[in-house]
Amino acid sequence: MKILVTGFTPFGGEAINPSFEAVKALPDKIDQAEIITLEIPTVFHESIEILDEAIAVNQPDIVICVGQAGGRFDITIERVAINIDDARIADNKENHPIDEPIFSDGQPAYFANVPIKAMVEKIKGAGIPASVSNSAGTFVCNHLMYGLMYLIDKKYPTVRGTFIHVPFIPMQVVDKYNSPSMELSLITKALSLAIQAALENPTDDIKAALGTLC
Ligand code: PCA
Repeated sequence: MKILVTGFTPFGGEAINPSFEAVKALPDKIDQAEIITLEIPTVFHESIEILDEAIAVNQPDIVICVGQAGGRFDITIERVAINIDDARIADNKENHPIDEPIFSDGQPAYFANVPIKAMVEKIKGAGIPASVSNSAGTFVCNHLMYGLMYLIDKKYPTVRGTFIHVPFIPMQVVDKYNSPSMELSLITKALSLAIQAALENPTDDIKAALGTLC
């Protein structure tokens, strides 16, 4: 069993990206599964090309992409990615797409095909706040999750995957008033637990009332 876990480069004026900081601290093995880590540029399209190449080379069974969601207080497991790029800020190569489809031959949306609720419950069980998220936004994180699920649909039908958003770490919010953060070691632990949950629930997700009201 091989698991590819990716994090992003810093963006939006931040000096670090907690997603890759947490990913690179993962152990080499989790429950006998080999963990392969990769840093991906926060750049539209290039991010998907690099992911595609890494899947082709490493042939992972599971792919978990991780990104920073500054402002969220908990670990969020993404349920769905949508076929739209709508950037509020430019990416790291000055691309600034507005209302552009990611793939013209893709579905309007793709759902994660790993047990997202089992992941949430496993993380919460260790005392770390987590929830299911029903939007990965419309910037590079949604873009990469959409790209991952599109590639699974078109090219890698046996692969399973999703996207996990993580909060800022404390050093990033020193000068941000009222902004939530989570200790890096807890974020890494949460990622390990999410991976364990995926390994423990290879086919179906658990039935748990983890939906949201508006
Ligand atoms: N977060 C951004 C892109 C890269 C990252 O870590 C996002 O949520 O879209």
